Order: sequence, then structure tokens, then C-alpha cells
Amino acid sequence: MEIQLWREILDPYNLAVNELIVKFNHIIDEYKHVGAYSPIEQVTGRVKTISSILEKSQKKNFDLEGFEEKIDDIAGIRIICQFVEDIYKVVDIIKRRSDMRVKSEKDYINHKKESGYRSYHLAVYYDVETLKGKKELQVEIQIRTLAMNFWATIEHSLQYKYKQNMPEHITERLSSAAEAILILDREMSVVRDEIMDAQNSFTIKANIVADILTNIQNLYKVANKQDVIKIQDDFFRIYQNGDHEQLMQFNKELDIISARYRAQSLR
Ligand code: 0O2
Repeated sequence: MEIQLWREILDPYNLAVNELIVKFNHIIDEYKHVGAYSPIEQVTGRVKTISSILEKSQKKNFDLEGFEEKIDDIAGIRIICQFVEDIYKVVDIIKRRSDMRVKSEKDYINHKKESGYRSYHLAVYYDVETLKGKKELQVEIQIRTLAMNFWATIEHSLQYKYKQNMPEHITERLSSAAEAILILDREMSVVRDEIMDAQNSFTIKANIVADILTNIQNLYKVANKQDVIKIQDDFFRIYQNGDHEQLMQFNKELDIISARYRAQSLR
């Protein structure tokens, strides 16, 4: 196969990965904008390298003709969550979307692999638009916790280093590390509500502060400068007190003042 052809085949997969990263990041933003906890923590993606495609065709013993049908994960998206519960929430979100159709799923969380690997895999169909028209592609979405990702990343590197000859003592270490990760995820799930509360109030506070500062900036353009400086000083004082309720009240009052100035400027 010519190098030019590789690029032609893989380009749409690059587009799919880029689009999906934008879409999943947008989900994070949507949650943040309403001050809610996002089940998605991070999103990454990659298109399989040519060398990795060659390696897989060798390993699985198939020829390269029509390799797109034979390799499920030419396009790969990885979604990282904080808690195991979030993984299933993300799976639901994906299943409800109209721009992805689930082809198959593998639950390596309830059924971990012999290696100790845990993750939730979805193979989805996703359409991209190219100069030649619509193309339906397969994308593999791996969903896992931060802890599972830590383990899988290390194990993947060791697999790469040792190929089929991983020393026994390292396999044992990895296996006990996988157990520790399982316990860590369980422990974290127990305190999930507390952590989510703390993160929610952090996001809400950040949103209020951003609103207040936008209001102050806008007022500075139209109101008496001394008055606005006084408003800003009041804001710093309330902010230092660290009282959420007071901050929200201050923001409401500022909204009213801003609305009054807007109405005046329309007269
Ligand atoms: P890479 O380098 O990540 O792309 P298949 O996809 O058919 O070869 P299988 O087992 O039927 O293999 O599919 P599965 O289980 O869904 O695995 C697909 C991907 O999951 C792998 O892709 C890995 O990324 C990941 N994975 C599966 N098992 C393990 C494991 O034991 N350890 C780690 N670290 N990752 C795993 P590739 O193509 O193998 O690798």
C-alpha cells in the first residue's frame, strides 16, 4: 500500500477523533456552566499509527487489504472519570446521543481481564463529512477512572517493553497493584458525595465570581468610577469572608444595578 493511500484512509479517522474530543469537552463545559458535577474528567484521543496497524495485522495474522473492517480501534477516544459510578453515567450519555450508534460494548469493570485490566469499551459508528461525502467510521471509546488509567498506562508500557516475556515478579506486582486500584476506587466511591459537594461548591463560587467581575467591568464603562471602585472594594471584602450566601446576594444586587444602568443607556 502506498504512503499516500495510508493518509487518505486515516485522515477521516483524524477528523472523527478531533470532532469527538470537542464534543466530549463540550459536555464537561455544559455541566460546569450549570454549576453541576461533570462525570467526565478528561478526554483524549488518538488515531492508531501505521506502525501499530502493521503490528496488529501481524499479531492477528490478517493481510492489510480492507484493514479498516478488521481493526476496531483505528480511532480511539479515552474518557477519564473520577469515580466508577461516573463511567456508567457516561455510557448512558453516549447511548442516548444521535450522532453515535453503539455497535458493541465490553464491560471489563465487572469482568476484569486476566491481566487485571479494567475499563469500559464501546465500539460506536460515527459519521464524518469529507470531500467525497459522508463516511461511517468505527471508533473505540474507552471509559475508565483515573486510578484504572494509571494502572493501564503503566501496564501498557511494561507490555511494550517485555512483549510476551513479562517476568513473573512483574506480573505479580501488576496483579497486586490492580487489586489495590480496585480497593482505591471502592474507597473513593464511598466518599463520592462529599467530594462532589466540595467540587460543586467550588464551581458555583467560580461562576459567581466570574459574573461579579463581568458586572464590575461593564459598570466601569458606564457608571461613576468612584462608585465602581467602592463596589469592587465591597466585593473583595465579601470574597475574603468566604461566605457563599453573601457572595450570591451581592451578585444579585449587582445584577439589579447593572440592569438599571442598561435601562438608562437605552433611554
Ligand atoms: P493500543 O496500543 O492501546 O492500541 P483487539 O482490539 O481485538 O486487539 P481485544 O482484546 O479483542 O483486542 O479488544 P479489547 O480487549 O477491547 O482491547 C482493545 C484495547 O483495550 C487495547 O488496544 C488496549 O488499548 C486496551 N487493553 C485491552 N486489554 C488490555 C490490558 O490487558 N492492558 C492494557 N494496558 N490495555 C488493554 P491495543 O490495540 O491492544 O493496544
